[in-house]
Amino acid sequence: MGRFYITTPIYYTNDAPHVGSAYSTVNADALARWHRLLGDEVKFLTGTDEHGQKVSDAAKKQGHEPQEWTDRTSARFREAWDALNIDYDDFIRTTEPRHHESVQKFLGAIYENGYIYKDVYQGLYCVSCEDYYTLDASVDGKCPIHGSALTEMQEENWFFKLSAFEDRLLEYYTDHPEFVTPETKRNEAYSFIKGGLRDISITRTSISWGVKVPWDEEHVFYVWYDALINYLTAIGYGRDDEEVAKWWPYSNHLIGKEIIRFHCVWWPAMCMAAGLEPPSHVHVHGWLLIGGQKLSKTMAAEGGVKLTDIAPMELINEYGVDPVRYYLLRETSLGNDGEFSLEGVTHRYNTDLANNLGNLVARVCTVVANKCEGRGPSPESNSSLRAQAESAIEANIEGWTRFNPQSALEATWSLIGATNAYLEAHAPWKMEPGEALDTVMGDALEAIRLVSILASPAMPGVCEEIWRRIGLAGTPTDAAFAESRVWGQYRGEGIIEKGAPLFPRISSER
Ligand code: ME8
Repeated sequence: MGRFYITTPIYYTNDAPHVGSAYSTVNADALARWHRLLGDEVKFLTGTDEHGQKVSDAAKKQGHEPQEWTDRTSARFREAWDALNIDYDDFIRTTEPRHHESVQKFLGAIYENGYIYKDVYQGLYCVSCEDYYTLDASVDGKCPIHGSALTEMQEENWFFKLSAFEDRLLEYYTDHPEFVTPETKRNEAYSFIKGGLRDISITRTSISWGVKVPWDEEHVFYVWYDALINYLTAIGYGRDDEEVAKWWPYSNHLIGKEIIRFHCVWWPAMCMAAGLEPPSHVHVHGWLLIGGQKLSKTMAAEGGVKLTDIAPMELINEYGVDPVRYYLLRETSLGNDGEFSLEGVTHRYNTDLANNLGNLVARVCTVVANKCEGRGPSPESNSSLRAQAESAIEANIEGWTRFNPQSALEATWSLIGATNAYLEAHAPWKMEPGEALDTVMGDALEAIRLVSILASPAMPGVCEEIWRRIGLAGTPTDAAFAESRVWGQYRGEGIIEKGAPLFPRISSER
């Protein structure tokens, strides 16, 4: 039994959640569920990033005080995550007193350690990124990500001596080759450090919506500088040293590729400056794109893609929660960019879910109901499906461990395919009741039992339903995986239920 602490980025509360934020959250949830299945002690953290200029501007635009606005928007994230069956252990809001306390203690420690000094900042700022740019890094004076105008800024600020950590960071990367995955993203972060690090401005006086700097209350911390610390707030930084020691060595941050620099350069340096080890692992995923364009709240607000068309709730109403989860996990390898389209969701639904999984369960339940008096027979210990199941199990372990739900699900669906092929080869619907039929059906039921366990991190609701329909008591995740993964355990405990189609086909001409 191990320990697994997984986090999503905390989402800005300038607007409602969308499919992009759902993508990170569903992936983190499935990874957390996999580790719970293994019997690991798991903590899964998500939440909302509520300070900074972007949120304060959005509130003003809507005629609200920032706190009131952020209370409402944060609640919309919780609603969306509930609807997506996200089983988080903690939902952090950066406006909570516990977070202010941890931020002030953490940055206070960096200040005490001599890595913070005062200077004048002069440069360019992108409100959408909540980030500073040099003229060189801009594209014709515009933001390289959003293409929007950058604001000239001149402020007396507190700075963090990031430059002092260049060598230590390079050494850390060399000593911990798996600190950042996938490797391409690790190389990107490494090259960035190798290219030389400049000190960064970490406070603002031009806005007041933020965490106050404890040694200079005219200033608030720059939003990124407070946000990153949420990962420590949630495990009790500054309040409960034992909790920090318990979880921090097992930390895994799942993030989108646009926030690599913050998580893979600044954050480990900040931890070092505060006298803490960096997080143990950062996994960077790509973007979901619509027609080649990134799908994000800030771009939608600036007149790009209309995200309200693809809010998680609308997708759930159209396809059901588990099919949406399945699509987000299965379609794109967690590390690459992927194209998002409704045609794509419909296609996956009709092929993988309706034709393959749904059809398998329906066929098996119908034959058992009609020819075996509704009681599932036991599997053969030397079934030809056994080797297929065992290799699917190994591939699942590899896939989930390596933050690759796509490859895990591919393996599970190849077991589904093999089981459908096994049924076609034996055509039990043409067989007379008797031992030969029982053998075929017992093997197919055992494969379905294993599929319900393997697919449960992706589709918890559907897998429980399949488990029940094949006459098993409890749920697929009641027993630890080390026990439940062993071939041959299917015992029809209850009456098998034919039931309505699990995934009624959706017309592709919607
Ligand atoms: O950056 N495809 O918050 P944010 C895939 N508050 N994932 C996407 C996506 C897309 N098109 N669009 C957004 C922030 N995401 C900061 C983070 S963490 C200490 C602070 C996901 O609301 C992806 O995970 O802009 C990305 O990193 C995150 O949403 C950005 O969310």
